[in-house]
This record gives sequence, structure tokens and C-alpha cells, in this order.
Amino acid sequence: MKNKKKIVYVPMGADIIHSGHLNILKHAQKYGEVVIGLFTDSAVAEYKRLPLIGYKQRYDIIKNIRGVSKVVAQDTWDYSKNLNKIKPDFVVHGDDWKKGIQKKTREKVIKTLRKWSGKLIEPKYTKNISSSSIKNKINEFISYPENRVSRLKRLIYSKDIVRILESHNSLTGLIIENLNITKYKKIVEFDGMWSSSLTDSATKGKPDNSSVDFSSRITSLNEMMDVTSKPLVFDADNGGQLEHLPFLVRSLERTGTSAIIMEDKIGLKKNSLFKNQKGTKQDKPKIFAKKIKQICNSRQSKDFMVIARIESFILGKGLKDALKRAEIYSNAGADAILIHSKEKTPNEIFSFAKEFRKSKNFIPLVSVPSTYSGVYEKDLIKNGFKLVIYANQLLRAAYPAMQYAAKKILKNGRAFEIDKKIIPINEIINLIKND
Ligand code: SPV
Ligand code: MG
Repeated sequence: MKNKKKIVYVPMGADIIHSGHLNILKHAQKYGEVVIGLFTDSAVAEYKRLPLIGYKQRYDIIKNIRGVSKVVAQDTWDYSKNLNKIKPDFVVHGDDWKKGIQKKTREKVIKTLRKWSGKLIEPKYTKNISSSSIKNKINEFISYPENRVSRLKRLIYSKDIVRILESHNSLTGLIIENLNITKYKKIVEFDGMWSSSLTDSATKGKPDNSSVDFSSRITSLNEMMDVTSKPLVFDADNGGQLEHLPFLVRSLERTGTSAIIMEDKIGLKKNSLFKNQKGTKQDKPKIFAKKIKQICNSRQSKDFMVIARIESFILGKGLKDALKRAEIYSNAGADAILIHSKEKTPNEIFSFAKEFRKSKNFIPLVSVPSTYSGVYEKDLIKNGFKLVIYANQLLRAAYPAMQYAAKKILKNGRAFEIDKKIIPINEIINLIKND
């Protein structure tokens, strides 16, 4: 009997294919038939940023590369499931995973392979592929409006929870873009920006009552878009007039915005966190549903999300009213529901989630934990929330810091005393790179 060809398992993201990948494949082919374990979006999202292109496109690309016999989905970062099923004779992976966040994964692969005497082969990682120039190109690519718009939806369907932080100018946008920390050996970062009516207005010295009009809001938003690549969620208050919505949607899509959040209130806008909501009215659910439909019909991209924000709890209307509205808004085509609350605990939004999850019209839920800031993301996840918006923290952090510095200068009649508490001049002038 002819010897059966050996199976070589090669894990890959196959996002931007470069010569490093081709080296690995060339190496793998020497040992037998190459089966690619292609990471799904959610497998990648467990540890790092989403791939630039979706699974289907990556599948088509890698499937057509010479020497690849088969492509299977690897839907977790952990290899055990696929390895136990395929029982490859070899796994081929670049030697760059011996250190860093993948070290444990590697050890587990070796242990699993041992069960059937499989071997791990680790070709030398190809250095000098000018990762920085690739990175620059990538950022340029993601920030094209048509690529950016769809990324929020992809994130929602790939991650346990999508984490959004308020951004009121380009500098805060850059913080969201670039900041990450390592927590439990995973890279943790914000997934996108929230263009908040509250912080946008406050930054311009105006109250949060729609006195800053949409064209002014979109001008600031464009500035943020110029220097970032992550998705942006736009706070549209109640969206304005039904007839004007298509124009707003067109402008937002043109900037690359991924979602509009529209609240079901009418009359002069008042921020929902004010204690006194006297005079504030909620729209009739059927009328508000028309606005949702209007957005659905006027958007260019199906990936541009319309998120309906329910204000029943803010106005003391209770659970039943909120649930009734959620059904109507979901039927009208909303992609997600923001259930807003100004309680100190998340109890009321969790009771809403518990009931709404039973509905056949259930859609992903969004939380804005400003007053109930004690809630952990892991509890939001458990309760069915897919998006968390930290709606105002960067401005709230900046304002007291600036006041403190200003006071110190007044008090001392010079700036020396504040020098140690603020960013050194050398750092601020080099903060934004010019190359
Ligand atoms: C905002 O950030 O402007 C919001 C959230 O709409 S809230 O301030 O809670 O109304
Ligand atoms: Mg607002």
C-alpha cells in the first residue's frame, strides 16, 4: 500500500500576505499536505485587533495559493479543538511565538501533538518585512470610509463586548487609537470612539441642548477621522426632523461613521442625566419607528448601523413601556438597542435585558454606564450587552486637570510649581510625529 501523505497543519490569519507567509508555506510543503487553520474574526479578536479583511475574503485568498490543499476554520485562539480533530503529523509555525503572548498557546500545541507523536516545526521568523510601512498602509486602508463603516458590525459579531470611549477632538481620538495595555496576557484596547453630544457641546462652551448643530458636530468629527482608523459611533440626539435624516446619514457615511444612535425624545433637548426631566417628552413609538425606517432606507451601506435609544427609564416610564418600544424599534429595522438609565446600579437595564432576550425580535444591547459606573464589563456581557459606551470620561478627566494647572499659576504668580504635574515641553512638541 502506498504511504498516506502526511498532514501538515499551518495556522494563519492570512490578512496581509507577505513573503514571511510564503516562506512558512514553502517550508510546510516539504513535510506533506498543507492544511491551513484560518483564524476566524472572533478567534483573532480574542487577542488582538480584527483582521483588515473579513474571513470569507481571507479564505478565498489563501485557498488559491499554490501548495495549499485545504483551508479549515480555526474559531478559537486555542488550537486544541482543530488539532484533536485533524491529528496532523506536523504543525508549522514561525519561531516568533516562543516569547510573548503566544508562549502558553505554543506549549499547549506541543502537549497536544505528543498524544499522537506529532511534531512542531518552527522555521525562523522572517524579519525586516518593513512592518512599519505595512502598518502605515494598513491604517490608511482601514480609515477609508467604506472600510471603516463596516468595522463596528464586524466587531460586534466577533467580540464578547465592543468597548467605545468618548472622543471630543483629534487628540482624544489619538488616545483611543493608540493606547493599549496587556491584561491577563491579552492586549486590551478601546475599539472605537463615541462622538457625544454632551462632551462635544461642553468643549464648545455650550449646553447639551442641540445648540451645537450637526454641521458643526460633523466638522469636529471629520478632524478626528483624519487621524484615526477605528470606528466611530455618532450621538444624534433625537435625529432631528424625519425629512432631514437622509442628509445627516449621507454626511455621516461619507466621513466613515459606523453607527448613529438616536433617542426617542421630542421637544427641546435636555441631557438625560439631569435629575429634573420636567417638560421632556418621549416620542410616540410608531412615529419614532418611522425615523428608524427612514435611516434604513437612506443608508448606502447595510453595515451602517442604526441604534435606537430608549429613554423610558430616564422618564420614569418603567419596564413595560421600554419593552414595548424595543419590539417596535427592532421591527422597524434597528440594528441594536441602547437602553438608557440614570440609576446608581445596572439593575433596571439588566431586568430589561432579561425580558428582551426572550423575544424573537431580540437585537444586540448597548449600555452607557455613566451613573452605574461600578458595573464590570464581564457582567454586561453576561446580561446580553454587546456594546459599552464610556460616554464622557476623557473630558471629565481633562477639565479638573486643566483647572488645577490654571489655579496653581494664579496662586504662585509663575508656572514653575505646575511643571512637574504636566507633560514636559519636549514630550508635547514630539507628541505628534512629523514623519
Ligand atoms: C452623551 O454622551 O451625550 C449622551 C449620553 O447622550 S448621556 O449624557 O447619558 O445622555
Ligand atoms: Mg447625548
